[in-house]
Amino acid sequence: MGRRYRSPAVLIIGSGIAGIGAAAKLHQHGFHSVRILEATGRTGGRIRTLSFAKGLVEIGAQWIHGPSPENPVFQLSSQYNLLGPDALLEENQKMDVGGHPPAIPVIYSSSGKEISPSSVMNVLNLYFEWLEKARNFTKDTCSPDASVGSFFRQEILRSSKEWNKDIYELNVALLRTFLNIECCVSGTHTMDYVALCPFGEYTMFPGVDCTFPKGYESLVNRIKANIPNDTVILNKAVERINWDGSFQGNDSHIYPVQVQCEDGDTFLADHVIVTLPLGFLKKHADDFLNPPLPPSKIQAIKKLGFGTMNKILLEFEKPFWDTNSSYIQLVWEGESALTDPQKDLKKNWMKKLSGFVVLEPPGQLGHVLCGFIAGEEAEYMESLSDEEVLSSMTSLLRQFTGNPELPPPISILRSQWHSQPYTGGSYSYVAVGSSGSDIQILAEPLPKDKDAVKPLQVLFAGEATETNFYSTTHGALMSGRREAQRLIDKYPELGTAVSKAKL
Ligand code: 6YU
Repeated sequence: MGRRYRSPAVLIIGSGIAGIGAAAKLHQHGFHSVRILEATGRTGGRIRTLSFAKGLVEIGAQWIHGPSPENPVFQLSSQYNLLGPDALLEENQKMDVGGHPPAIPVIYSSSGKEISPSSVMNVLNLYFEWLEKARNFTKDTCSPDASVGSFFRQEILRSSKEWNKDIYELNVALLRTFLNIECCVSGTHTMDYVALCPFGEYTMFPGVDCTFPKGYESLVNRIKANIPNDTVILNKAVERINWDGSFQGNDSHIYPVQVQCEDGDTFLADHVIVTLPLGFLKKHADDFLNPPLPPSKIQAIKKLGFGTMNKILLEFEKPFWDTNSSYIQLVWEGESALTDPQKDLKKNWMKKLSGFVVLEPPGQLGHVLCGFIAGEEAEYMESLSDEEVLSSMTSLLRQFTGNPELPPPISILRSQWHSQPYTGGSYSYVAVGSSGSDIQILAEPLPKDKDAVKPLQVLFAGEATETNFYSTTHGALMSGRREAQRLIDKYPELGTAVSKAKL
């Protein structure tokens, strides 16, 4: 008779793509006692598809960044047939766009005029050049307290010496818009918060970013279909992880970890994979674990950046934009990349809006624009009512199109990621004062290596734990699979049992 193996009890905290991805991999490798505890009433976390206008929209992740064969989100989505034909074209997968869409936008200025793309090309090319330069710094070539923002200011000051007065004003205003976009990309209030030396450690796969015709959540649901239905327990917010203990289960097995939930329920486990957003960890780092997290991990949590990027979706009866354009950019005359955005949030919050993506396809969705806004202004926007945001957007669009009669949007939907208690913002970045090593420290499992005689108890995944791919869905998926693999490696006998069972 063969030996029987007890499948280790694994608890995963959080049912975003990191948690679901970890569970699917564990299940595939013979771990049959896996549970996911999820605080909210839904799975997917920061992947969230909602009905709006005549179709589906995303209020969290929108694109597969770098959809090409090395990207695990692209691999899965193509394997599951979730993508449209364009995304599958080999030429699209090979195109290297450096994280920015290749399309030329329509540009409106705050005086109600359209700015011709030709008059922005020079400064746009300069901007991309500086962005490339910023990505080439390393810790050996720049000072640890340098920021991407300070680097840009230095480059602007140097180049602007050659600009005459008219060009100067337009260029610094355009550059303010480009920096507002960059704040959305990095999920930060200002690029002055983003560390320069590790900026290039963020790695981009090639490919023209693509979306999911049936919503990003179709991917989460498809991965979830690989795990048993009762794996995810919703509305089960975890309050504390008691580890390094001896907790006797009903099966008389002694477990080292006990997870305590806000509603008083407790769960025992051999291993816990924590996939909590960094925004949540920042608020609860001191008391979420008992014994507490090691000081190095608490420091890493405090130092790494986690900011807010929100979307404002507006539905219009008819498009007022050129329907061939896919992006509308807003340039505030009189604003400058060399000065800080004005502090009076009530009056100025909408000046941080970087522009609108035209959502497609209009035939299925209707006429929808998706605005992007980051930082304190995005957080302030969350405190306003839908009516107030809609009215501000109507005034803004009337001002920029120069049409005081422009009909207001017929409906609005916006994200409020900062106010979500179990997220606390949008995604992570490497802040000034931190580095890629902080991401690695955050990802280290407990107990630490020097205690390797003790089995692994608490493992850490989630987008903020991936050194080269933080802030993305593929980074999150990789992190969940990485920690699942860490456990799989500890139980080689389970794999053998699975392959024997398959014979
Ligand atoms: C991408 C994109 N994208 C827009 C917006 C947002 C994000 N991202 P989760 O949070 O999903 O799961 C954790 C779960 O834990 C969650 O369900 C909680 O409820 C639960 N939980 C919390 N506390 C708990 C407790 N106590 N007990 C139990 N459960 C608890 N990524 O690839 N393409 O287009 C966008 C975008 C508005 C908010 C995005 C995008 C980021 C991804 O959404 C995100 O990384 C993953 O979904 C996270 O998954 P997870 O499982 O880790 O956590 C140079 C340089 C620059 C670097 N940046 C460049 C990339 C820019 C990112 N792109 C942004 C653009 C958009 C539009």
